[in-house]
Amino acid sequence: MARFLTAGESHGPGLVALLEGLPAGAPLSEARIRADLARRQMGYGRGGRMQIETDYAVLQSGVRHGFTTGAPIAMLIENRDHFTGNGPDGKPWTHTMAKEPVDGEVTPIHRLRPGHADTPGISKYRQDDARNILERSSARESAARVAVGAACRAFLAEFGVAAHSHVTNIGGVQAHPPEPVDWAAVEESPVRCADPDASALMVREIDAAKEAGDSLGGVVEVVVTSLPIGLGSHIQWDTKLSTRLMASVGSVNAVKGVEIGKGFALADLRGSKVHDVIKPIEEWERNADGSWARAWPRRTNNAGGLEGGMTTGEPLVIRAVVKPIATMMTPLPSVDLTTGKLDQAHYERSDVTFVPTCGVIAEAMTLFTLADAFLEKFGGDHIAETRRNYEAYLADLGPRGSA
Ligand code: EPS
Repeated sequence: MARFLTAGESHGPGLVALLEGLPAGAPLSEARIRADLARRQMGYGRGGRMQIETDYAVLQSGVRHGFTTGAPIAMLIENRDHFTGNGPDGKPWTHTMAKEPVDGEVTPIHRLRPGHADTPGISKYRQDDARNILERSSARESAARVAVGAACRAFLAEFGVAAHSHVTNIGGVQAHPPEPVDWAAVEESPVRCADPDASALMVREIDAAKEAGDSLGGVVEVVVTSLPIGLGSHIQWDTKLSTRLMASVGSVNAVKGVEIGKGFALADLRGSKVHDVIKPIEEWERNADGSWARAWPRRTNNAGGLEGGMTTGEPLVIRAVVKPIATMMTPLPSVDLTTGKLDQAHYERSDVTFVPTCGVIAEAMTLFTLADAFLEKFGGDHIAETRRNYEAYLADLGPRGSA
C-alpha cells in the first residue's frame, strides 16, 4: 500500500511531499521528478508566477544511488517567490509569511473571493485574514503531488505502465483529437491539446478572456496503458478502483466532475451500444515468450478500462472538468469579512486558466492511485518480489480450462 501527504503554502518557503509504500529497488532520481514538474509548469494562460519558479524536488530520504530503499521518500520543493518576491502590498513574502511575529503592519485579506476556499475556510478555521486559508488552498500545492506522481510513474514504468494526459476543452473550445492520441503533439502544444486547430482556438479564447479580465475552465483526459487486468476489487465500495480514482482525480484543485470511459454520454446510449464485447481466444495476441499480451481483450473500450471496480486490461480513460479559476482580474462583487458589506473580491496576480496544468496533476493523482492498487495486488518489499508476483499472476490468466 502507498500513501502520501503534502505540506506547504503557496508563498511560504516551500512545499513538502512525503510518500511511503514504494518497494525497495525502484529507480528514482531528481531528474525524473524534474521532468514532470517542468510539464506541470507549462501551459498557455498561466500568470507571472510561473516565470519566477523553476520547480525542483530535492530528495531528502528514501532513495540511494538511484534506487528506492523502501523507506519513506521525502521531497522538498522551494518556492523561489518566497525568497525573491514581494506580496501584493509591496512587502517581501519573507515578511508577509514569516513564522514569527513581525514588526509593522501585515496587510490582511478581507475581501472574499467567490469560488475560492476563502469564505468556508475563514468560517471553519475562525480566521480574520483570508491569507491563512488561500495560501494552503492555492493550486501551488499541486507541485508536491506531481513530484509524488513522478515517483509512482517511475515505479509503474518498470511494469510497462504509461500515463499521459491531454486537454479536450478550454472555455467551450472542443478538441477533436486523433485516435489514438498523438502524445508527442500534446507535449508540443501550448495548451497540451492534440488537435492543432482546437489548440490555436484555445489560445485565442485564453487571450480574449485575459483581455476581459476573466478566467476559463475546461476538460482534461488521462489515459493509462498496459495495466494488468484485475487491479482494484468489486468487494467493497471503498476497494473499487473506480471509487478511488474518482476521489483522487476529483481532489485536484478546481475539479468539479470526473467521468470514466464514455462517462455521462452513456446516459443517451442503449446497452447494446455500450458494453465492450470480449474477443474470442483466436483473436488474442501473444508476447514473444508465448504468454498472452492481454487476457480477455475487448473490441471496444467504452468502459474506460474499468468494470466492477477493477481494471479490464484495456486503457484506463478518466476525464475531469475543471472550473474557471476563482481569482479574476475583473473581480466579482463580494463582501468584506470584517463588516459583511459589499466590496470587490480580492485580486492577486493569477492565471487566466490552468486547465493544461490540471491534466498533469490529474495524471499524478491517477499514477499514485494505480501504484497503490498495484502494490495492494502484487505486494513486495523489494521490486523483484513485486515482479515475481506480477509475472506469476499474468502467467495464470486466460481460460480456466474446460470442466
Ligand atoms: C494560484 C495563484 C497563482 C498561481 C498558483 C495558484 O499564484 P500567485 O498568487 O503566486 O500568482 O500561479 O499556482 C502556482 C503557484 C503553481 O505553482 O501552480 C491560486 O490561487 O490557486
